[in-house]
Amino acid sequence: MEQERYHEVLLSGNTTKLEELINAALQAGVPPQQLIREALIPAMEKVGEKFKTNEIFLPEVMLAARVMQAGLAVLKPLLTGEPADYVGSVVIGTVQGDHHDIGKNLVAMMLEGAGFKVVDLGADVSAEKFLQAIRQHQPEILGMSALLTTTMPKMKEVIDLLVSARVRAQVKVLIGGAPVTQEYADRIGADGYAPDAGAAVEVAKKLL
Ligand code: B1M
Repeated sequence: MEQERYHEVLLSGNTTKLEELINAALQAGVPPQQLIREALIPAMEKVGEKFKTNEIFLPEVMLAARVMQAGLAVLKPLLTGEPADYVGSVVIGTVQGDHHDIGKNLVAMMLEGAGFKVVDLGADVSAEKFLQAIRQHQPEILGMSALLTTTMPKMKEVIDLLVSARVRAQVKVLIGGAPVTQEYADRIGADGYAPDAGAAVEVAKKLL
């Protein structure tokens, strides 16, 4: 996979170009999951590395994120279906104070593709909103994503609120995001942790 090419296109801000690259790869028979795993995610990770070393700045990262979302929108219909019988249901969101949603969207897409009903609350979701959604949708699994070390503690706040609202026992909590680890999941009392979207599906199935 031409990772460098994908990376350049993300930074160029040219959504049409990315859509063309993706469509060409699909026509050449590359499976959408492989395209995400071996081209889009590494291309975005490289954006993060350059941001960290001040080779690029926030406006460029924002532009790259917009192009990435457009690329994922092309792939979404190929990953998700409308199964008559859902294997389970998930309420998912990025925690309060955190606006990173690309990884969370990927996890939601892969879960849908695996037959889960997914209620996506978006990004910057407060603990109260998670609780309200659990009461409303009664999911088997609550998925939370955090990309900032400063927003990780919000995951614990949500779990604490579920305990005090007496709904913790009715839902399994799955967490993930770049700074999150299995050790952190154990520490805050989450039921599962997944390092990537593929693993999130596996862990979600195990939690049912
Ligand atoms: Co931000 N950002 N960002 N950013 N950004 C990071 C996370 C950072 C590591 C960059 C860096 O310094 N190298 C850094 C965090 C440092 C830290 O906390 N230790 C950072 C920072 C500092 C910031 C700001 C504070 C910058 C500023 O304003 N000065 C700011 C914060 C805004 C806020 O949220 N309040 C900010 C803003 C932004 C943008 C808005 C420009 C944009 C987000 C756009 C969007 O999401 N709509 C952005 C981006 C794009 C990034 C990087 C470059 C890429 C993130 C991404 O989409 N990766 C990121 C650097 C990096 O991660 N390397 C960075 C691709 C995505 C597919 O991977 O999200 O990891 P990821 O998801 C994976 C797994 O983590 C896992 O599966 C996914 C798919 O495999 N996963 C789960 C995720 N959620 C899961 C949930 C699960 C299970 C698995 O279960 C429920």
